[in-house]
Amino acid sequence: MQKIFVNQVGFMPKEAKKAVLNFDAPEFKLVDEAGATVFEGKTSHFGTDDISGEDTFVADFSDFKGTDSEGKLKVVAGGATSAGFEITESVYDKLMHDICKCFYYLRCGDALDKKYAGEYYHEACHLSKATVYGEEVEPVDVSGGWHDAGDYGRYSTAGAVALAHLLYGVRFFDNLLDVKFEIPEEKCEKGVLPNILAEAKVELDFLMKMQRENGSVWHKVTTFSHAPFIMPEEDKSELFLFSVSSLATADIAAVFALAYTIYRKYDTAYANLLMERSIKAYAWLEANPEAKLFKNAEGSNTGEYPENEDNSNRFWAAAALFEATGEKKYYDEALKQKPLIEAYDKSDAFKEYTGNIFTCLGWGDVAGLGSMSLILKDDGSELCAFAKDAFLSEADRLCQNAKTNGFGLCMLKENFIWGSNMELLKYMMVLTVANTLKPEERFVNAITAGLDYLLGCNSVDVSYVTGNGEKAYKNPHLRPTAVDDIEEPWPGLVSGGPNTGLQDEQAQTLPKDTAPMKCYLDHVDCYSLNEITIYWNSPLVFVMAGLLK
Ligand code: G3I
Ligand code: 9MR
Ligand code: ZN
Repeated sequence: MQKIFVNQVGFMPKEAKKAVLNFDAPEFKLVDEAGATVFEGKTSHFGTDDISGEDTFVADFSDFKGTDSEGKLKVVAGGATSAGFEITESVYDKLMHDICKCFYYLRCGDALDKKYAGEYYHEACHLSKATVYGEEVEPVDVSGGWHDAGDYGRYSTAGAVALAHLLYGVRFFDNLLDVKFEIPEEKCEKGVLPNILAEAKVELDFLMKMQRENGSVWHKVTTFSHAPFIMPEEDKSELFLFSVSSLATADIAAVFALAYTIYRKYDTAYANLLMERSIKAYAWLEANPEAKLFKNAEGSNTGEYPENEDNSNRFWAAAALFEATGEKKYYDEALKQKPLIEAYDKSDAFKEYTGNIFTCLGWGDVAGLGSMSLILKDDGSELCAFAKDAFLSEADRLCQNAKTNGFGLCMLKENFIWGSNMELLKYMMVLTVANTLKPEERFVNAITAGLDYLLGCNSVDVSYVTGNGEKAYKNPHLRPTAVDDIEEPWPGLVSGGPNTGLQDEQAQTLPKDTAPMKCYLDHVDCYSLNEITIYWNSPLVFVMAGLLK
């Protein structure tokens, strides 16, 4: 079928702008809502790539900066018409609002108030104390934080990484502090916390509860098995704290140190508490040099977030503590982890990430987050220079990738795994950081092309952010939205996206030879293609903050 794929939200006037056609048409035009032609251009033939399965033609209208008339524009070529979109300075305001607000909707423990949640309000959930699995000790109150995803688990490493994307966002781009998204007010020493910091504090407070007296951190708190599709307040099964891991302990040491550098401007006592907890976690790591990895308890099927080693986590913790305290001890500790990470990168065990391991910003490999602390430190030291180089050389690789398909997408076919939209968003974060180090048009264009892809310029012709775009997906694998009897899911949720692994039953109805970019279904049962999580939203917040700066 002849189709024109385009970013269904739209473009800022200064941005590169394009649509992608899957059929041959030499010319295209832009029409406004009244049907008037406002721009005409010629397409260029890209050809067939190995990710989209389409023979693509690109309609570039970067030269068009918008019209005075309000309303949506469309691309018309041959007999086909694209979805509508806008070209205005404020085109991404709603998107930014919605992607930040999602963290509020995912709050656990708290009831969602009608005043802030509207029709998506619900009662307080998961308030019972959690049993410490396999130990004869008193149950522990670990209420609060955010639900991880479509399930109701709360996982320390995932939470720390989502927080990190938001908090590094604040460090790199302070415009994030101005985003307003209607949540209950949080008072602090200096008055009231900016919304993004008030929301992040919800997860920080929860992670503090996940830390044991001895400084170590429980890997996760979940029911023994995934809950059925019920509202969160109906999920009354026993909560378990599964064992501590050095992964969670290091990630928490890192994110608390990072948070300290931000919250100290608002609330001294809170910031000092974060630093105290960070140092305590790090001291536990020092006393426990052997990696303590994580495996699910026999028979338990909730998220595992497994990792093969903890060097990247220890590197991140040391780098973040060095950045926050300036203490040479932590610099030396980070330096000590570097060769271990390099050795792991070269070993057979490492297959997780295509790209420079020192730029990886995921839930498992977190060395890139350590690099970001070093980039912020920028003290001319060997490690800081190394981190900058890593980001710049990775950004260069990504720009090369972007030349291999008509969408200008910096992804290769092997990147279409579970949560491929996060693979893309991690890359967009790297490009965003690279662009602050050394502004280059090709970096910005690769970021813009990634955003276009997420918002509809892809061969599925779907926007992967709920409520944003005429053809936005509507059926996330997300328990509350699946059972709340409300037609539309709440807006601003980033879908996991195409996954050639097709790791759920419904996904397996797709033909085996489906092109990577098309391995997607907007189906509620597709947890391997269409779930949401906090750490798929958070990198988009970082990227949008950079783009809107
Ligand atoms: O490392 C391999 C790589 O070698 C291989 O080439 C590639 C393609 O198959 O897969 C890579 O591993 C993937 C791994 O993530 C690392 O990215 C696995 O296939 C993939 O199954 C695994 O997916 C994770 C999934 O849990 C299952 O474990 C997702 O990243 C992770 O986001 C997701 O997280 C879940 C939580 O467990 C529970 N809560 C919801 C959340 C989102 O779905
Ligand atoms: O809903 C669960 C989702 O959040 C997880 O990402 C996914 C993988 O752990 O598992 C989902 O739960 C499924 C379970 O694993 C198997 N039975 C069907 C469940 C979803 O309906
Ligand atoms: Zn809950």
